[in-house]
Amino acid sequence: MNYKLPKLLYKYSDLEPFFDTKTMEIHHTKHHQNYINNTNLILKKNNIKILKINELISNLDNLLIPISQKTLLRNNAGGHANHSFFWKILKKNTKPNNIILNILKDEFSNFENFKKIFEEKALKFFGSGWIWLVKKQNSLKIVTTVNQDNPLMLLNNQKESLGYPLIGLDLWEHAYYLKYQNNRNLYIQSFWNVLNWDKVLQIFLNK
Ligand code: MN3
Repeated sequence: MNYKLPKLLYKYSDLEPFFDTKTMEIHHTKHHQNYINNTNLILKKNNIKILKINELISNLDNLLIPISQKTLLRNNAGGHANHSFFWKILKKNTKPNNIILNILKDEFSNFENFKKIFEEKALKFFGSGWIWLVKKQNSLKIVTTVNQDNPLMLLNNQKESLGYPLIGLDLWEHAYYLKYQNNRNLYIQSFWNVLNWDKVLQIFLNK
């Protein structure tokens, strides 16, 4: 058994003009595939059995493998988990319903303020990584992770994970450079047009 590239439930062109076709295609078939290939190789080399990807990344600290292998696995399995999640929460033209609006209001005063804090934090984040909205013990938080780390990871003897992801946005340049070049800001703004709020609600209700 190996990890495989998940099929998208939409076409690469379906998120135009916000996320362009070429970027979507390269991001999915090259970048994501590469994380999967590397993960499979590392698991094989270290005789680790395949778990659900979220289970694997939640339990990295328990693996008895050399630290260099663990770092490689963290980066690549993290990349697989993050991108698998990312594709699922993308769809054009959805809106947050009242349930989502109310929970965001509880935490961030109102929807516009939530977007503002998320955008500012994403823009200020230095280098490559991800920004997330996570659910943790019935509260919501905006957090960032470096490289391909995921909020579910428990690393470096952390006692608790950052929380369960409801929203994630890829802040690596490969996610936007073809269309937006150095304008990370425009990319972040465009995200609101392709974020699938129906899926976010579904994840929230199931967690
Ligand atoms: Mn990416």
